[in-house]
Amino acid sequence: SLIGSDRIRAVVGLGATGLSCVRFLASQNIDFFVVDSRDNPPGLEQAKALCPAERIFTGDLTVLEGLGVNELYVSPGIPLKTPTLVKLAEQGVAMRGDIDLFCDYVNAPFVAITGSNAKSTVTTLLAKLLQATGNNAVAGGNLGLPALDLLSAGVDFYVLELSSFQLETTPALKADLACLLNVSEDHMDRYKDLYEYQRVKQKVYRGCKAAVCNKQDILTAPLLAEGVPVRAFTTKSPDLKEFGILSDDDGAWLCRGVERLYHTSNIALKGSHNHANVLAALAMLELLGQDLLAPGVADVLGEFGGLPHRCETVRNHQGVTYINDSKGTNVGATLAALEGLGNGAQKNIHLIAGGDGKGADFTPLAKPVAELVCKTYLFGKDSHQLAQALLPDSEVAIFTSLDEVVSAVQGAVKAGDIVLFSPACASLDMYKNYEARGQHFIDLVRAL
Ligand code: UMA
Ligand code: ADP
Repeated sequence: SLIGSDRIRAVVGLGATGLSCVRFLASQNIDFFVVDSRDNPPGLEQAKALCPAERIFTGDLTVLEGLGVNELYVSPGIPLKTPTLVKLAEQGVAMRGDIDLFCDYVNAPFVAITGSNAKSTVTTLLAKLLQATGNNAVAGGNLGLPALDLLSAGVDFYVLELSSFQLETTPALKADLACLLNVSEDHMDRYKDLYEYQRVKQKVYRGCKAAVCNKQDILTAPLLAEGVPVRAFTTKSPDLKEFGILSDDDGAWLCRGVERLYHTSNIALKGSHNHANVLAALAMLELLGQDLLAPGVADVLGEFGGLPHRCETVRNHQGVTYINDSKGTNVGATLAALEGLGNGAQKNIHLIAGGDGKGADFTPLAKPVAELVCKTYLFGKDSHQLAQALLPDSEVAIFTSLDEVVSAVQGAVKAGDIVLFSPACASLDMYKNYEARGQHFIDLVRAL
């Protein structure tokens, strides 16, 4: 029974993460309470099948204060600054998460990948590369499949995408390989400033056995004990042991030091930001002891063109290219898309943006938008804030729905233009998630 045992646990939240904790603890015959602030959380019915109904509490988190708990598994969507959690933490209750639990039970080497952008792309690519070099590699975490659901016998490598929220509840990750891809402002509704957010992102390196960082982003630089191998990647020419790009009469090559590995024309992922992503994955592949020139590696690099909703071409209609970048949920992602697609001489981008800005500062967009974008179409919760950041140097219009935006864009474009849907904001003000938002854009564009 729960009371009387020395560890009294509660799973907090019943979304994908909470449910994975419930399944896992039940499979280990460990007792626990379940609490969710919502009246009818998504995982309620499944939890009832695995946990006695009298241990499940919905509608309010404060019940936690009366349960005598000393160990919580807090879902990433619940801020640790929630008053009840702050109170319990002050009383010495451990604030853990699904990743911390995963670390207790993991039975094979695991890779932890975080960053403000490119996590999903790099996590997916690395898993594919490990599979192509003959390993049983599985990928999950913030990517979608909760980490605990990946645990099984016979796995050679776990490749985890981790969010800052997951890192907050993981005091000692001790990854076999850790990577911080980049740090730019995101989730400012949950962090005081960029530096609090960066400190959380840096937790990915805690106790790691090897690390990969971004030479062009000082905020990713790890502080590690001597002897821990570190590789850096850059889109410029690399120093010895670094991964980078060398250009000559023959075009641009992905390189390890002076060694040419792959010609960029043979890489399916396009754009300089994506070349950085491939270099990060190759650096990790090397630290995991794999052959970077194995035939399977070239095949994967030639085939993997990226995940849906990340700078994905939807259609070429009457000479206009429509690009869906609905996963562009922060300013850094939209900047990368503009830099990748923009052409200052033509200024032919029609940018569609807006949504829930999560407290972001939009002003870094002002200059590139003024230089590369002919008109910006805004919609969603924070459209006025975005407009303020872009005016007066850019032409801006505000709409109430994406339907209105797409019909206005259609009336304004000419052959040779690019329509870029890269919101720089989360979708949750108007959609279930970024996928639903991207699909709405795709449907509207296909109907043109
Ligand atoms: N919620 C409540 N009350 C509760 C518990 C949750 O209101 O008691 C709300 C949260 O405020 C949030 C929503 O429910 O709005 C979902 O929260 P959750 O913690 O239950 O989320 P999960 O369903 O477990 O999904 C999480 C990740 N979501 C978040 O971190 C918000 C998923 O990443 C991840 O795929 C999944 O775990 C498996 O690991 C999604 C995401 O948006 C893709 N991540 C953020 C991002 O990438 O920017 C961090
Ligand atoms: P995450 O999982 O970190 O959100 P994704 O791979 O899903 O990362 O990509 C999210 C967004 O970031 C997309 O809009 C994508 O085009 C953009 N992006 C991809 N690579 C980079 C990069 N190296 N730097 C900045 N933005 C990037």
